[in-house]
Amino acid sequence: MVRHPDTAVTGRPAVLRRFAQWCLAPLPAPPVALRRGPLRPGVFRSGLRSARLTSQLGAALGVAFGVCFVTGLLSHLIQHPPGWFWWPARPVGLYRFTQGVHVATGLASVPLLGAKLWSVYPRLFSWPPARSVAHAAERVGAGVLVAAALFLLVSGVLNISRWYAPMPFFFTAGHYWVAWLAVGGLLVHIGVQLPAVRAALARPTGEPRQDGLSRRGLLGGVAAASGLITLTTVGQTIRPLAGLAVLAPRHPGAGPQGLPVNRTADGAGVRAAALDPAYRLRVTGPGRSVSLDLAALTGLPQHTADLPIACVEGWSATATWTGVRLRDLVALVGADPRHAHAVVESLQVGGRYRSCTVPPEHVGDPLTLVALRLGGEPLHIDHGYPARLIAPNRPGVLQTKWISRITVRES
Ligand SMILES: Nc1nc2c(c(=O)[nH]1)N[C@H]1C(S)=C(S)[C@@H](COP(=O)(O)O)O[C@H]1N2
Ligand SMILES: [Mo]
Repeated sequence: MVRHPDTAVTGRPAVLRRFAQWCLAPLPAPPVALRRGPLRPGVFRSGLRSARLTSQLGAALGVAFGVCFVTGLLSHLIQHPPGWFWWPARPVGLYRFTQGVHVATGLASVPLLGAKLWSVYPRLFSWPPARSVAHAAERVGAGVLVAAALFLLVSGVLNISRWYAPMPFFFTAGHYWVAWLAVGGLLVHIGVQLPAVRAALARPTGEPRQDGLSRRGLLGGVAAASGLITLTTVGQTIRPLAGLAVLAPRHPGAGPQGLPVNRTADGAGVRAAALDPAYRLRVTGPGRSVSLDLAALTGLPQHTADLPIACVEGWSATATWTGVRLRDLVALVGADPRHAHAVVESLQVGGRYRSCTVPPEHVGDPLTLVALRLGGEPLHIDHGYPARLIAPNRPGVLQTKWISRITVRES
């Protein structure tokens, strides 16, 4: 077969070849009269912008986004486990760590993304707007990536500040699906830009001669901003840094019994039911059911464990909990804790976090408690009085407060 020397798209089926040629064919240039404002040549003059700067910021952002995506996906899988997924009960603080990293890398990305967008935004006004169909597709792809990245950072920051008004959608679902869009866009973007990034990073580090801020200075400033944000927010989970957590929406020591509250009893509408002397915890198993009042619960063997509450929003705090082992209650209704799922339901009537499912690894763990006491005192009503779930290595949303019913299924 004779290869045609002057086109890169030979040797493929004719349809594909024609499609590729159509994609790469130059488009007619738009009228020059439209070339006004930022579309004029030479408008953006900062000598700081360079392929090297963009590549360095892009590499840092790629790492931060990658770590943020993996830890976020993990959090999603723990909360909505598909059949193949397995999450251990130990180490006790693993989720606290992965979710702390998720929120920290997301927050550290804010200045990185800002600087990266600044370094490339003159391209928004490049002329002609589209040289070819392929070029137009690449620009649309970059636009989707930028929009998705901005959406993730803005919605994440709104969520940890508990400001839901600007989000007319369910945060978790929006944040999750847009993350896939961002990752898809990011992979394509890396695929397209990798040769240019390689070339820019391999070139000797010639500093552009100019007055004012240098590229190093700019990178240093961005790194300092990311570091400062991290330092002023990780204190919401790392106790020794709590004093520095001026930007953190939650402080580990603030709240009744020295622990932050996610949703109060009044907010959940459970105050009357929680304080009702007729309160019973109903445990239903495959063989039998029991109904336990507070005296019966305190009459069962009590155990104490130091466990963290690790909220998906990035704050976490360890406390000392005392109560009945979940596995003892499961055994009480005739099920084998090593092979049982427990559905834990709250007195709360509505709300997304009114119930959760505890998988066998956690049901069987001796540290998984139906807690009655916190720090040696009866639970504060905002922490789930009369009884709440507390299990090792689980997101806060799965630590159901004001428990009224436990249904055990053998699996
Ligand atoms: N019934 C019920 N339990 C719940 C919630 C809720 O809204 N309703 N919020 C959860 C969330 S998101 C967290 S982080 C923890 C926080 O527990 P705390 O308020 O005792 O610190 O409670 C969890 N338990
Ligand atoms: Mo939470």
